[in-house]
Order: sequence, then C-alpha cells, then structure tokens
Amino acid sequence: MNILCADFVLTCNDNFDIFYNGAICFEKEIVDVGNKDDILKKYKNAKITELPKNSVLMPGLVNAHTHLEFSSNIATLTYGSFIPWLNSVIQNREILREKYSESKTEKLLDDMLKSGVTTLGNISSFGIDLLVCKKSKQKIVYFAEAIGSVALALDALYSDFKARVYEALDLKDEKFIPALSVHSPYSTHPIITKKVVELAKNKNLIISTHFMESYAERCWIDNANGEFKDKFFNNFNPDIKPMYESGLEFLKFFDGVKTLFTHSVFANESELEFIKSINASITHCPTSNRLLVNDKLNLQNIKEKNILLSLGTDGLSSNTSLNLWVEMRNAIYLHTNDEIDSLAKTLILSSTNFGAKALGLKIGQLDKNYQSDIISFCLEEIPKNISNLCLQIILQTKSVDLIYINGEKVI
Ligand code: MCF
Ligand code: FE
Repeated sequence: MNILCADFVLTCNDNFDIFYNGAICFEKEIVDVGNKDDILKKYKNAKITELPKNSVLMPGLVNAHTHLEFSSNIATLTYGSFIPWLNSVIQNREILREKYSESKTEKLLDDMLKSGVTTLGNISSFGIDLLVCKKSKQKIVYFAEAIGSVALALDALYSDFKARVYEALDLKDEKFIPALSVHSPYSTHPIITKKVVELAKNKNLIISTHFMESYAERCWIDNANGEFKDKFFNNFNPDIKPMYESGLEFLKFFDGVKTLFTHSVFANESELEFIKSINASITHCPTSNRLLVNDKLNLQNIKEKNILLSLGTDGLSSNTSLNLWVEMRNAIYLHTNDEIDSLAKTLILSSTNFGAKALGLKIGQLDKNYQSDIISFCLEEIPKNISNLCLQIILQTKSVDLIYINGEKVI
C-alpha cells in the first residue's frame, strides 16, 4: 500500500473536492483520499512519499479523441476551412499513411504520457497503429473506424472494418479497450451505421462519431446544398444526395449504445436535446475546430443542457500537439465569452472525470475504488487568489513528475 502526500489533492470527483495538505492511499485501486494527518493515522503500514513544495496530485488526464495514424501531417493538409481540408485529406491520405511511422508514434505516446495523459481515445482508420497502441503504457480505447458511402462497395468496406475490429478484440486487456467508430453522417452509409451499432450492442462496445463539425455539414444534411455539394461531392457525382434525412435521423441510430459525438459545433437545439436524452456525450476539440471550421462549441449551452463534455486534441491532422495541457490553454484563449475560473474548472473536469465517464472507464477521479491512475507535478507559484487555482494549474503545467497507472509507477 502506497501513500502520496501533496500540498493540493484535486480529487476531480463530482463535488470537485480539493484537500489542502492532502494525501492519497492506494494499491491497484484507490483505498482512501483525505487530509494528510487523517490518512497517515489510518494506514500505518503504507509506504509514504512526501511530494515537494507546491505539489499537486490529480487523476491522470484523458485525451478522448486522437487520430495517431495521421501523425505525419505537419503542413500537408489545408487549414482554414473544412472542405479544403477534407479535399486535402482525400488527396494526401495515402502519402500520410505511407509516412506513418511506428517509432514516431511510440515517441508521441511517450510524450503524451510525460505530459500526464494516462488514457486516450484513438480513432483508427486503417489498423496500422494496432500494435503500438496495444504495447503502449497508457490505457487506450481503440475505435476501429467504419466509413463509406458507395452502395456497391459497402459489403467489402464492412468486412474490412469487421476484420480490424476482430483483430483488436483478440488483443483486449485491461489497458487496451477495443471500440467502434462511425466516421460521420456525410461519409458513412446508414446500412453501415446500422451494422456498426448492432455490433456494438452485441459485443458491448462504445462508439465514437464525428457529428456536425462544420457549417458545410449543417447545410448538406439540412438542405443538400453548400460547400459539400459545390466543392466536394460535385467532384465525384453531381447527383448525390445526403444519406440521412436529418441530423436527428443519424443520431437516432445510436440510441441504446454509449456514444461520443465529436465536435457538434453546429448541432442544433433538438439534436443536443436528443444527445442528452440518450445519455451520450460530446467531445470538444477546440484547436481542431479553430483550424478547420473557424468556430467553437457553445460551452454554456452544453452546460445548461447538462451534457457530458470530454476534451480531445483530435489528431496532428488538425493540431500541432497532443498535449492536453496545451489544449486546455488554447481553450482558455478561444472561449473568450466564458468566465475564466469556471471555464478552467470545466476543462480540468472534462480532461478527467467527464472524459473517463464518456469512455466508460472507472478512472478520472481520486476516490475510493477508482483505478489508481494518478499524476503529480509542482506549481512554480501558488496563486495568491486561490479562486485562480484551476486556471493557474492550466497556465503553468506542461509536463508531470510522477505517473501511476493501475497503481504502478510508470515515470
Ligand atoms: O476530426 C478531424 C476532422 N473531422 C473528420 N475526420 C478526421 C479528423 N482528423 C482525422 N480525420 C480522419 C477521419 O478519421 O480523416 C479521414 C477519416 O479517416 C477523413 S474522411 C476521408
Ligand atoms: Fe477527429
């Protein structure tokens, strides 16, 4: 049994309890959290570690949405507007795939770990990241992606997808968690979506899908017009029509399976209400949204509707970093209408408690019986005004000093 003592213990539990001069007692799972004196008195035989001045203990971070396979992008893809980006993906998909490197991905995962990310949700489009993810020190929810709209190719696409899913299922363990992804309403045929949801229900897997990321997607699904028609589908087939009658029709497929809707920047009121009604969550990728669609999610509306919100960096296909502290800082600078301290608290919760709930894992809180995924780091200076604590944690932290996953020290 281990005890860690720190100046600040951010439990990130549902009450957002913070212990000043706190301690955590843990094995593979957390045994107890509280004031240092109480914990030391209660667990006399534990191995005690006193962390340095200004130390913070909190749950490991959860980056709920990445695309490791697209990591070779630096300046290949076009930023600024969604359809030019999508066309540049189509044009460069094979080049990026060929440039994908296992050793670089290992290094990226290692850098993420050092920044405090102990769990990630990764969308796998090709399956070439399978073994790196399986070997990683972090927990990875591995979303095998289904995509395709051409009716004649659906059987072949689905069987390729299913083969990737079964390969992942064979490797399942407590740190490698297979899951499914439906790419989006503009790219995935309803026949495929229906089959993916059935598979998720049969195998008890969660789903991640991109939803209402751009204004172009909104116009296409609502009115079959806009940039998707003029600058994307016209290149392939001018007669093509949206595959779903409405955004709501797409959402209804996911009733009864745990789903993360990524982006949702342009989701309308009835879609958001439906997302809430099926207990699904939204994954916010603020940097990606800035670069690809030049807009941002209305966080106040998400909070008012009580929708679970996780945070993700998206891939290096639409970001320059997979470090969640950088993402939180970017969110602080982007969401200029939100009160800064409450935004900072929301971001920390989205990166811990909420992200964990969205992925269906018993992590993200320093609380009894949760898995011992714990990070610690030291602030250079403690804010004089303690109401700035979350904000200062976000502003000052770049990497962490100590990392435990399932109670094992990994750094
Ligand atoms: O989240 C971003 C933007 N929205 C959609 N897709 C992706 C993102 N980053 C990478 N992607 C991938 C996606 O998984 O790009 C491809 C898919 O394989 C786009 S569709 C040809
Ligand atoms: Fe994405």
